[in-house]
Amino acid sequence: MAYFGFFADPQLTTPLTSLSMVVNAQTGGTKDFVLYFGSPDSTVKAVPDPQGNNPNEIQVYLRDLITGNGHDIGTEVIYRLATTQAGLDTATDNTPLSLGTQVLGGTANAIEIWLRLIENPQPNPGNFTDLELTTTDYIVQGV
Ligand SMILES: [Ca+2]
Repeated sequence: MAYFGFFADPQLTTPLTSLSMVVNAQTGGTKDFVLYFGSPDSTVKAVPDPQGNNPNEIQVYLRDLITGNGHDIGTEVIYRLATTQAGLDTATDNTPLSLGTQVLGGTANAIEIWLRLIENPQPNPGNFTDLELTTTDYIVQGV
């Protein structure tokens, strides 16, 4: 079954179902995470879904599943995305990362994705599961 998704390794052998993003406790802080997007199947490609939420390109972004509760983007945490760690320094806060108009399958085409979380001080630190790294809608086609 051909699929695309986030992986923990550039060989695309370990799919990510969750990403533990521990930044710091009460004092806040900044931490970078790296992961990979792609498909181990080199006979397919991902293209934007013409009926989807962004028909022009595939984007990666952080989504808050419960605004006003848990962790909120823009108030408690700021995120940045880039394809290199150095790129995080100049990436725009809370802005999707474009992967272009197609992503080719195969491990050679895996896209390295860097995520930086900048966390404000937390008076009541805890574990939150309301933030989700996701993509705009895409479909998988043969190449
Ligand atoms: Ca939230």
